[in-house]
Amino acid sequence: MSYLKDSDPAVYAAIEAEKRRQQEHLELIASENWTSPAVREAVGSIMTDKYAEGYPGRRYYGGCENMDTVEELARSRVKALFGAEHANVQPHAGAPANLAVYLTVLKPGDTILGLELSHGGHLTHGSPVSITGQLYRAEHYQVNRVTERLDMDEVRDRARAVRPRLIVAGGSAYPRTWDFAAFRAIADEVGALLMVDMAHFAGLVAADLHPNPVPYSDFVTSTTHKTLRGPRGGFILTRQAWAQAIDKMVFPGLQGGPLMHAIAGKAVAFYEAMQPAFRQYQQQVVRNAARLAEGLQARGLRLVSGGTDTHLMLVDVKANGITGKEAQARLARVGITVNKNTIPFDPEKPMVTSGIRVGTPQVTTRGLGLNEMDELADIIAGVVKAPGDADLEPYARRVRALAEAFPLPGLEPS
Ligand code: DSN
Repeated sequence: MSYLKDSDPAVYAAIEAEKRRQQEHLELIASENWTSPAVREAVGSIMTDKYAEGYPGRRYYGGCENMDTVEELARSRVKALFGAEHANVQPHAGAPANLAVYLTVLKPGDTILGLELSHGGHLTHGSPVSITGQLYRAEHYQVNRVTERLDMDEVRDRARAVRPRLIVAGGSAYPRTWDFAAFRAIADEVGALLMVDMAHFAGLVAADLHPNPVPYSDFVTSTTHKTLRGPRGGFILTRQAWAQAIDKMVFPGLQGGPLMHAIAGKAVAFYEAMQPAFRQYQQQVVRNAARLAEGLQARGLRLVSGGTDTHLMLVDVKANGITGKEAQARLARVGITVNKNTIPFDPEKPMVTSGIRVGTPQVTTRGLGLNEMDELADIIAGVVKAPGDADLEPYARRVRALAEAFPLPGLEPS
């Protein structure tokens, strides 16, 4: 980064500091990952310089032949990866992907039914602080109070009561497998459309480790940067019947020029996700999460729903006498990055919370395996259960040892 170093030392310094942070800390934020150098080269390329409003073969600007090549590669690869009839890879992120679907099929005031945010849903599934909860009549289903899992009979009852135009499945903190066939049956019964937001588990779906929502859904939305391990961005999959309406809503309805450098990075990530090594990686993500979950429980921590089927788990730290906010801060002090997270029926506010969300995608990319999950479980449980005035430095030393043993390649100072 010699040009940046000379021309903007302040930004250069921040990027170098972030490299050190990523190298020295263990990232257990369930929605984060570490992109390949190939993805980062594509995202950092001259594709950022080009306007390409429109779609391949139908652009509003000249000189788009290379843009067409890249966008068509991204579209065809993601369709093949998930078995979809149509793909739009232009959404800048997950939120505009979801909004594009809503704006396509809903009128203001229509009813949507999604998982409650504090039960593992997402802001864009009708939270009152999101435009999606303000434009539409947003109703929610919850997890069962005893099992802390979705009970599809309860979801059906809720759908029968509120008669939604659109049912939304998927979320950001639900650790269990989603039953898309059951969601489809409920949607059909109440005359609703079904959208699945698979942002969190898209990588698992690509590797056949989680059911694929595509055959059951009218729309599937996703981000590209979580388990899928691509650049920051979003996409929409749908049936041919909705293709034109969705494309028109993404552009010109909602967005302007596509971020072609991001689309180039998506194309590379979709290619990587088709390789056998990606499947092995996702298998390890799930194995690591299961092992970490067992390790935490064996050391006296309570996991919401009793464990995980996926890449993430929710730890109820309030059961050990501290808040999620305090647990996040303590773990940060020893070099482990997590986020505080509400748990179902949480009495604490979202800025405080009773839980932390823990995920294995990034540390698995880094090479950590089952033995390291045991060590992590020991460190996390020790830090959470330690008295408030305890010296956490011995835990920080153990985190540093793990981070040094598993360096992130390509993050050396430049
Ligand atoms: N912010 C993302 C997450 O952390 O799950 C969801 O958009």
